[in-house]
Amino acid sequence: MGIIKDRFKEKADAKAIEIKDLLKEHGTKVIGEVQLAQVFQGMRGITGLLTETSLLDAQDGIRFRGYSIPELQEKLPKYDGGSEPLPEALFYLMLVGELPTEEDVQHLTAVWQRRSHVPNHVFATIEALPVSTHPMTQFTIAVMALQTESQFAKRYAAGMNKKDYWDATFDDAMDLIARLPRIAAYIYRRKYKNGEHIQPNGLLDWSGNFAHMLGYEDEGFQELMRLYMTIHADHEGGNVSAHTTHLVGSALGDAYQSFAAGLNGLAGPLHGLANQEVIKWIFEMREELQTESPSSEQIADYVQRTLSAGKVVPGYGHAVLRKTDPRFTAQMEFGKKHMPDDPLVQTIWTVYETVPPILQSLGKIKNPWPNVDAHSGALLVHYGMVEYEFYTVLFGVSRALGVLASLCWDRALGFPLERPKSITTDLVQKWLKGEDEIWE
Ligand code: HAX
Repeated sequence: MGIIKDRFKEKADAKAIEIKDLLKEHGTKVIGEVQLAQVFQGMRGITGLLTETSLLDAQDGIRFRGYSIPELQEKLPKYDGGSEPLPEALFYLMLVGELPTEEDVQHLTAVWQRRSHVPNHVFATIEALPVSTHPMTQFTIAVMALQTESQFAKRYAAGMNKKDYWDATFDDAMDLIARLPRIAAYIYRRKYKNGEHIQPNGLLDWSGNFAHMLGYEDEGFQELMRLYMTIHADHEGGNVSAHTTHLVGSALGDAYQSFAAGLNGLAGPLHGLANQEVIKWIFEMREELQTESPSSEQIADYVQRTLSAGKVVPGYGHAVLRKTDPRFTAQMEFGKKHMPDDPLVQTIWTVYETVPPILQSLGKIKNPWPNVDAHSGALLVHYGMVEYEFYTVLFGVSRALGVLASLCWDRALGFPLERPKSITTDLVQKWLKGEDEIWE
């Protein structure tokens, strides 16, 4: 553990000096302009955040510290006999900024195993909720119940020096990531498997052990979890879950508070909940059409009905991307390799052929292509995980890797409270008439 912490600190200190020099020389340089429409329409395209862990390109998709998903699949260490990257390795890359060795990854797996103990009161908190509670709500509440363990909160209360914020945040991030699979698996087994819980297997990697505790021993499912946990981990800083975690952390909320806030953002249907919405939509379509393998024409008709009902087609569109999401493509490749004849997976591919031209024809949708959520559910159903309300919890466990690595950077670089300026429509009207200045 000390080794990774020391490496991180060394990198962060160097970056802090780089940023100080950069701001001293170029701090007043203008990097963009803000149009009125952007103020009213979700701040789309405004550059105003710094996130070191990953960068999203509208055409090429996500790159983690410069590496695309296919590059990660090639370069990151894998589980013995497996072919998907280990998420431990991606976390190391996001945190330290360099590709890890096999040894680094084994070390991280061991550290997370050692830190994975979940106190009983967290399980008791989950048990206090009606079993019908949505798994994402149970998950967020459990993360908040775990906040009793925050090193940052304890040390802050004891008068921690601001120079040590990064150190306490680092410990909280490691503890939280280590414990999330146990909590998530507990919620799954409680809600869907009569509360028959499965003890962790200390010989497995982080994702393999998660799959085991969920009750899936199939090697294919474990490989899927490794891929899933890797590709969902981060999507630069402006998406709702990453931005919320960063924002709450900027008020010195600890890692538990910040991540729980981010999870609530992920639980929205336009963000992470879209993965459950996709499978729900397809199950409903199959039910209505009374077929397991709807044709392209049948799907086109169903899409039109979805749009006429004033609903979105889940899994399609993106606020930044303008091409097929490479995270979709990575899952499609997984499907072709492991389950090319699965009718549900084939339906996902027929939807992929059918939906983009329809969305394009509407003329208003900026990106008619599939995002990460369009594919994930079908792969999970293949291995028997049909309980789609749980899917966003899987996304949440993965998202912890990116947003908590970023939170470590936020505190190590001493980022201040985030507080952009807001205005009112009345003020805008006065400004347009030349009666008022719009800014303070
Ligand atoms: N189906 C129907 N209409 C869509 C659409 C879709 N998939 N995607 C966008 N639109 C509509 C918008 O609702 C908007 O309509 P109005 O002008 O009538 O309000 C119009 O097209 C323009 O939207 P946009 O500029 O192209 O897209 P936004 O940046 O505003 O929104 C969203 C991006 C992802 C929220 C949007 O594409 C959407 O709602 N998609 C479906 C839900 C989804 O898959 N979400 C997951 C996104 C990825 C993610 O975060 N995963 O976690």
